[in-house]
Amino acid sequence: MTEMSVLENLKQKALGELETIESAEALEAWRVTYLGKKSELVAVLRSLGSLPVEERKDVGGQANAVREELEAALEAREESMAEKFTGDPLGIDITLPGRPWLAGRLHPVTRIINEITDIFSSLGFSTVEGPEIELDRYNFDALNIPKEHPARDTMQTFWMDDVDEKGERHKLLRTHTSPMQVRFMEKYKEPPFRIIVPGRVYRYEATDASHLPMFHQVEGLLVDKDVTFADLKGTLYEFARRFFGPTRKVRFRCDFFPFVEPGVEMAIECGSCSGAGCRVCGDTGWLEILGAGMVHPNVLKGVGIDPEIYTGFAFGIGVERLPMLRYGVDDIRLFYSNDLRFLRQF
Ligand code: 2NM
Repeated sequence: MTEMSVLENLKQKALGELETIESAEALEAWRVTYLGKKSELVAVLRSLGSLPVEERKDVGGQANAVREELEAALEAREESMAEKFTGDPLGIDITLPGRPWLAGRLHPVTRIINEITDIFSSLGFSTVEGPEIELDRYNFDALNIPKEHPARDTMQTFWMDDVDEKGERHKLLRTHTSPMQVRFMEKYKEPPFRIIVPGRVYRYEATDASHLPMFHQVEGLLVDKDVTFADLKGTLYEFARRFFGPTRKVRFRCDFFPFVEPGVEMAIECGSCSGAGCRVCGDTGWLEILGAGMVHPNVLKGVGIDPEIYTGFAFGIGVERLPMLRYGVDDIRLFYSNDLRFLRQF
């Protein structure tokens, strides 16, 4: 058989087989057989050198023509198969399900902070924020916690390394957001003030299921003429009703904070046992959710406000405890371990 008829037979056979191909795998096998490195066609092209010169040109020309024809036929078959499977000439399979669209969401702690500030905003409070690196003057002294006061030890503090000319440290990570309330009063001087300060606070404490060295607080402050303890109770009672619902009981008890006098803690009836006592409330039937009190005269005097003319109340809410109670989260660390399986639930 001449080289020419070998090529002609090869072409007929290849095109005939191509007609019957229905899968991508079979198509690839066909390509390897007829156009691959070890194909008969390539063998003919390689052998051109050993042919007599007069034959070389004709055979080479036909071999290349056959190759081009087979390549074109392969491409056409690929396209017609794609169209057949997808009904789309571009080969896009419109029957595939869509890719999920990953939407972001707010962190549960952020959502609770927003809920709290929304409630107080509707009661006339403005939200302000302040620095997380503070001076001991604002974090302690201005809040009626002088040096050597035992409250400085109970508020285990992260101190910055910076020292003044006497070698003393003054910069710290704020242990509460009240220093911003002091800054606000110092700056605006003339009451009335109604502000809410949310933010991160830091305590140098061992970590466990209910403690972290960083957590969030929302603190509130109201200063005006004739503000009384009844205003404190009424405001916080309204907050509790809006946040926890209208049927929860609320309890106030005496407590001590150096920056208020008198000081109280507010508790709500335990939602898990309706006050009967359970593990969530430590068998007391009550959950303590905030501290509050009438702003201490020393704090007002310190920022140049006359406590004989003005009085005020303030409160501090530990934020993380609220989503823990609402959603039954038993370990505070879950909020900050960046586990999307946890965070996606909110
Ligand atoms: C609390 C409890 C009671 C408080 C006091 C002040 C300020 F700046 F007005 F003196 N801000 N926040 C306060 C009072 C905070 O947290 C448990």
